[in-house]
Amino acid sequence: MGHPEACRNGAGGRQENLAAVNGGADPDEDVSAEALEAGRLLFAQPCVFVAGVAKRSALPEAELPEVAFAGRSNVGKSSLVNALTGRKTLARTSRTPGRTRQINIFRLAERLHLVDLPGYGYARAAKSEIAAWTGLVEAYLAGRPTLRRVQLLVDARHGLKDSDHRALTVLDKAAVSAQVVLTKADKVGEAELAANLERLARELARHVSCHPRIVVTSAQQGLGIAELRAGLAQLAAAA
Ligand SMILES: Nc1nc2c(ncn2[C@@H]2O[C@H](COP(=O)(O)OP(=O)(O)O)[C@@H](O)[C@H]2O)c(=O)[nH]1
Ligand SMILES: [Mg+2]
Repeated sequence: MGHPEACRNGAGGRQENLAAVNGGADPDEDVSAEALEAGRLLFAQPCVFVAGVAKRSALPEAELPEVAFAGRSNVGKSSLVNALTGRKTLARTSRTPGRTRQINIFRLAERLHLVDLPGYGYARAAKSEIAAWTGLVEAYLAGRPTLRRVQLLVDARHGLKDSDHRALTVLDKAAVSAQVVLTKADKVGEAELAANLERLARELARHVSCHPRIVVTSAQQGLGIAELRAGLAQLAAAA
């Protein structure tokens, strides 16, 4: 899993149908072989933990281009970042008690920071918890001139929940560019996925922060991982 070939072989015809979704800026354009190779090369490099930050004053200075990952708790964020990096680095670190409410920053090949934002939307989240997420994340978003994009992870089965709309509103206000990544695509059939994508595209039109293209992934099957790597490599510092 993880290499472009394995990704394509593993997903079979499904992968072809998703080419229009997972390609470049033009929805009808496939991701180029060069872009896929650049993504593969970048993510084959070492990825190391830089810092776990629980309060705004502790944020390290911004140096490298950054891409942040956000989403509801349990959406598959750790699994996706592990699939991207081909390592267990991030998930292992995040499992350390206390770390899940933090912003965890990783450095990939001295070219890109991968930033794991705390999950939100617990079933019975207290108002104070929502406020804490918003406070820390808003502070991060406002203070990161190097932040290139937030990848907002959404479960392919469920579409946008209220908490996702709230997160998107925070991103809209911060004028940060965002892109939705559907997770756990292996859990939906093709017809359901197509219907969910259509609904999502309509809902996202309300949010100015959002990239029109939605990336469909399955960390379990390796679907969309090579395409996502290619997109992230375009945001990284030059090699
Ligand atoms: N079927 C399937 N399950 C997944 C996938 N990605 C994550 N999961 C499962 O979803 C649950 C939450 O995943 P995790 O990565 O810990 O989510 P996080 O809380 O967002 O970091 C775990 O039980 C994972 O095994 C996927 O692509 N396919
Ligand atoms: Mg996690």
